[in-house]
Amino acid sequence: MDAPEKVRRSLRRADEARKASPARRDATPVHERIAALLDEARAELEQVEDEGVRRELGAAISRRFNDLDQEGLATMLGPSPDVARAPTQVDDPSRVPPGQHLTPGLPVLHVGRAPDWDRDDVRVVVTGLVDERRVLRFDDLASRFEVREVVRDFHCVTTWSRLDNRWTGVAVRDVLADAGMKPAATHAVVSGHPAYSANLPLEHLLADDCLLAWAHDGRPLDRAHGGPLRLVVPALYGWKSVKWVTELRLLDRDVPGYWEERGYHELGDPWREQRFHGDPG
Ligand SMILES: Nc1nc2c(c(=O)[nH]1)N[C@H]1C(S)=C(S)[C@@H](COP(=O)(O)O)O[C@H]1N2
Ligand SMILES: [Mo]
Repeated sequence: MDAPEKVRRSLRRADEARKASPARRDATPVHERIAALLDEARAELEQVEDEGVRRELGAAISRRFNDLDQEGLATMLGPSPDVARAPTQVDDPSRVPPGQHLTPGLPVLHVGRAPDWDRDDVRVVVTGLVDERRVLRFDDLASRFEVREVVRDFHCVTTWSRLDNRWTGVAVRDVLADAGMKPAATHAVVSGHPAYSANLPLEHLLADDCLLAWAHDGRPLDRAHGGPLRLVVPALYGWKSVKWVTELRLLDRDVPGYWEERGYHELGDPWREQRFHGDPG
């Protein structure tokens, strides 16, 4: 059996597990079985050599993981004790992107474990197509750049959105201007702990509301939400808002990050519903 066929077999098994599962209240064991099969598919995916096939199968795996996340979300949706409730009703429905629903709390979502960092542990390397590579410490940020606040809605690709998040931090634009951007720079890859990354066009990093943020709704960022320091890119789906950020790297081409390699859309504009590789735009 060749590598793509192995992935397809795991996907079929995952789909069979779903169909065979009786509609019952505690679906956890079934979910775990499906997740294990999807993990297998993801491991097998590494052996697929053809890039187009890998992306396509990656999208098929991600779609299924996404369904699982949505079903498991109920446990995360309650207002978390430390984050205030956000509105779940809006007068203007066009404020909510297609396919999204509103949640009062800010769910915690990430792969791997949150690092146990305090502010002294923070280092953000600014590198790639810059005039001068920089290594910024937490204290450098607030002392060298203007502190800004933005209030923005946050949209996760697993379909929850939380309105009115107030983020405090510094504009990535200011940080990049300080390092000096080479004219050839068109894209960036932003990395975060533990081996996470997301790609984005440079223009999105230069947007007014793109911050390196250390506070949410007036409180220092919880560790779970990316504290001490995270990226916030409100205009794109949440997976671009890299938590525990470690590096901003400017490039002259688009290089897929963690989720983009696993079948998510290269850009991820929630208003155009760009969830998966192959969605329009
Ligand atoms: N380092 C890192 N950052 C990450 C992720 C991750 O897995 N690792 N997940 C992303 C996703 S998919 C979302 S929706 C947001 C969620 O942020 P929150 O947990 O503060 O709600 O973080 C993003 N940043
Ligand atoms: Mo997400």
